[in-house]
This record gives sequence, structure tokens and C-alpha cells, in this order.
Amino acid sequence: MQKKWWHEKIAYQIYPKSFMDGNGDGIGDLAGIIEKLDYLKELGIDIVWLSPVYQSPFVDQGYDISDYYSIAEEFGTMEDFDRLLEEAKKRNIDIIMDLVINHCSDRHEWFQKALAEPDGEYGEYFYFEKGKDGNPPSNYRSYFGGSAWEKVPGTDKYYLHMFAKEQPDLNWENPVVRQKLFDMVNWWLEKGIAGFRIDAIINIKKDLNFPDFEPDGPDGLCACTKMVEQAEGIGEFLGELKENTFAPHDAFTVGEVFNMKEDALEEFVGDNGYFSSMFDFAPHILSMGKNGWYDAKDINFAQWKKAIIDSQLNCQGKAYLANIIENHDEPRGASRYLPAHARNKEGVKMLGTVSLLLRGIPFLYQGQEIGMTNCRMSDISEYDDIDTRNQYQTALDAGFSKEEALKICYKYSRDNARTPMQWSSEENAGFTGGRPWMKVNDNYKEINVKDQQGDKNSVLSYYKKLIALRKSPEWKDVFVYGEFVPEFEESDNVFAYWRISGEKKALILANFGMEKETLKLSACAKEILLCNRERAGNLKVKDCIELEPSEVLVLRMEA
Ligand code: TEU
Ligand code: CA
Repeated sequence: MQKKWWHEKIAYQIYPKSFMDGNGDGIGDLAGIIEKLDYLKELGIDIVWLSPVYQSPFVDQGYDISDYYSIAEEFGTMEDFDRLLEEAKKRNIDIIMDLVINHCSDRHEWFQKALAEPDGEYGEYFYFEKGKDGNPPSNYRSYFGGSAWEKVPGTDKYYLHMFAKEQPDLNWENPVVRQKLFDMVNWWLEKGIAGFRIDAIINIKKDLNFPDFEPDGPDGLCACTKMVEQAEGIGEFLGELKENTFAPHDAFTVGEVFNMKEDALEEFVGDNGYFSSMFDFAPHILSMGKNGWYDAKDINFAQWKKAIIDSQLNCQGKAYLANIIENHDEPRGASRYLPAHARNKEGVKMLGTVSLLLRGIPFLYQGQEIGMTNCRMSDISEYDDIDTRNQYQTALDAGFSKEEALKICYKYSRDNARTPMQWSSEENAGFTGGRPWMKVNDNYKEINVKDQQGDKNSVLSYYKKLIALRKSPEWKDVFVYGEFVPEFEESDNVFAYWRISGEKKALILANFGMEKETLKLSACAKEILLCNRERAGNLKVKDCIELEPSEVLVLRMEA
């Protein structure tokens, strides 16, 4: 593969509303992010992805944009944004924005104009379709539940919204819409951002016949993704987007791509792909329920390990994926991928190690580096997320009690990752001097940045070492470009792999089991590069290694 400027980078996702409040109104903001740039620098971060900071009514936390050219007043001003760019640049940190162009907000000027004159120019910016025999045009269920079609008031038409009804889908078939979006993307790139994380992008291509499908749930509807999966021709849109915007700026782009057609990997993210990279969601989709969170399955170690290994092997030499443990749509990895006995400091370090040393660009999510966990809420009203409310209701409709439905949210809610960042053991975890917009996790006194900064055995201190190892001049080539080779694949408890670049070889060994594991190595271990426990520096038996439960080792192996 061709080398690219971003291959060696470590990225970090900020969820602005919950990162740091700079002005005491209880909501995170740009000033707060600026305050914490030194913290990110010290951690070893090179690229910051900002979840949406555009003007928005926040029905879906900023993923419903009402003006692509302004900053939400909750977060600050365009001057604050420019200052953020400048301050980041001083520290050699690149900023990438969230690009939400499958849909906009129903408060966006385009949609307002479309509603005012459905048959006019702006009606063509959206999918306005006639209903069928008094019903919506088709039987699609939106991502957030209920029909994906909503009546256009005063007409016999419906508009399509794959997500909330306040998020009307933009009509990508209309060249005027595409041009306006391209202009906007270029405007931001010219401002000096380094690229974008691209939201829900697979949804931009529709099957314009909007066919009905066999219902797949008790609501009699079918997932709108069915239509997306059979729509042909997304490549033309994505190619045009890239050529008109990203390519001339040499931008870094990472796609949020679900439901991609098989074999489209290189077309999407190969050397000449539409995007630089895309997230590897293979481990995350394992626990997706058929009808919702209520029938979601716990992660099974063997399946999880296999999903990661398969992705790694599948993209080797073809693509460079973006690896995550969690993001703003997922529960916390520490509460999800670790078996119960390993849900502790050492386990969190182990999970971080096996993830960050994979081939691909690591994206940390705020709080992951201190081991933040899911948050227990005492009532559904404590949740803000639109999808959590929907999933709670779906569980009730399926016959679960309120208590059970709440438990389900505790496991899977998107708000698990959206509680305020835990900066210190002070009030509100040091996130705000005001009243936080969302509950702070009760465990902030045990899990917070400040305490971990002063503790050389903390998760945070370990993450710094881990990132430093990955970026070290000596090991960079191995961890960035080296081959990935799984090891001890048949083991029920051990996750292990090699990273190999020429003569240089590293072996990563992690024991997710409850018992000690003795591993017979196929080569001699020369040195411990990193370990999450105290080990007396030297290796006793060099071709045979004992691993304690929740222990992870990164070894330099004989050439
Ligand atoms: O998510 C897109 C997506 O496809 C969903 O799988 C989403 O993860 C799911 O609804 C989770 O419950 C993106 C954003 O990451 C998400 O935050 C937004 O809500 C969504 O797009 C709409 O913009
Ligand atoms: Ca604020």
C-alpha cells in the first residue's frame, strides 16, 4: 500500500457536549476543548475528531444540522473555532469535523423552504413521495423506530427520514444539492481542518422505487437498511464527492460505513478509495439484537476475537482501517468486551493494548484512556438520547417490565458513552462549575484524570506508555506497517498476535481468562516492551511464558 501522511497518527474522538465546560453553563464547549489540548498532546494524540459542533436543535445531539456554516451557540462562536484550530496547530494536532450529509435538520433553511413550497425548487432537495392507498410510500422502519416516512403537511406526500423525523434525508440525486454540499465541505477544508469523519454515509444512495419488503419485526415494518443494501450506484456519488473535495486537499477521511456490499473494501478504502479509512465495526455488530437492544447478545470472547482477526487479515495489504473500542453510539468497551472477572484496571489496560497495536489507525474515545465505564441511571428520564428512549419503549412493547427495560439501557445505551468526562474527584468530576447537562457517572471519585495523572500505575499512565511505544522511532514501522499474524488462535482465553516488519517482530499476548495460562512460544522472547503488571524485568524461561489472568505482554521477539 502507498504510505499516507496520516498512517502513523493516533486519533481521539471528542463528544463536545460532554468533554469540558469552559463557561460554567453545564455544557461542554470549544473553550473547554482548547483548555484540554495540552492534556491531549501529552497523551500522544495527533488528530482530534469533533462530533458535530454545527448549529443544531440537538434532537439527535448535533447530528441534525440546521446550518452547516455556523457553530452551535452552546459550543461558542466561529471565532472560538478558529482559535481552536490555531491552538491545535501550535501543538501539531489536526482537527477533523463530523460530516453529516445524509440528512440535515428539519430546522434547516432548505427544509423550511421545502415545506413552504413543496412543489418548488426546495422540495427537490428532499425525498417527497406520494403515499400508497392512504399509507406511506413504503414500509420502512427508521433507525430510531417508527415509519421512515412523515407526512408533508398540507399535501398528499411524505418525506423520507432514515433517522428521526427531525432529520429529513437530503436528495443526493439532485445535482444542485450535491454541489451545495461539496461547496460546504471545501469551505471547511479551506479553513484548515484536516478532514472529516463521515456520518452514516452508506444511506445516501436510495432505491428510488422505494419497494416494500417483508416485515421483519412485531411493528409490521422492515428495517430501512434493506433498501439501502439493494440500492446500486453509491460509488458515483462518493467518487464525485472525493474528486471535488477531499482529493484536492489531501484530506484524511474516515467513513462510518455499515452495510457495505461485500468485496467493496478496496473500492471504499483502498489506495484510491473514496475515503482514507473506515471504522472496523466487525466486533461491535456482534451484539446487535434482531429486534432491538432487548434481544441483543452479550459479547462472546471467541467470536469477538475471531471478528477482529478476520477483519485484520481481510484488509491486510488492501486497506488501513480505523480501530475503536467505543464511540458515542456504543456502550463503554470496559463494560462490554471484558469478561466480568477482568472488569478492572488491569483488564482495561489489556483491552487497550490488544486494540491499539492492531494494524490500522487507532481512534480513542474520550474517557477510554482512563477506563470510564457504563453509567447506571435510576430512571428513563435521566437518559437524553433519542435512540435510548426508542429502545426503552421497544423493550416495553415487547413485554419487558420498566425495571428490565432500564437494565437493557444500562447495557446498551448510547448515553453510557455520553456522560461528562471525569477530570477530577471534585464536584461534577471537574467537568463544569454549573449543573451538568447530563448525569455524571457516580464512579468519578474512583475514575478520573487528575488522580490517574499522579499515579504511575494508572490506566492513563499506561495508555501514555502504550501510545509512546506505538509511535517510538524504533517500533513505529512494526506497529504501523508491520504484518498482522494471529497466534494461539485456537485458545479459548488468549488473544495473541504478531506484528512483523522485516527483522523486527513483536508479539502481543493477552489472557482474558480466569486462570493462569502457560504458553509455549514458537520463538525466543528477548525483551518485555510493555506489560500491565509488575514483572521482574527479565524473562525467566524465554520460550515459555506464564500469563496471569488479565495480564498483557508486548514482547520483542528474536529476529
Ligand atoms: O450513526 C449511524 C448509524 O448507522 C447507527 O448505527 C447508529 O449507530 C445507531 O442508531 C445507534 O443506535 C450516526 C451517528 O454516529 C449517530 O450518532 C447519529 O445518531 C446517526 O448517524 C444519525 O446522524
Ligand atoms: Ca459551556
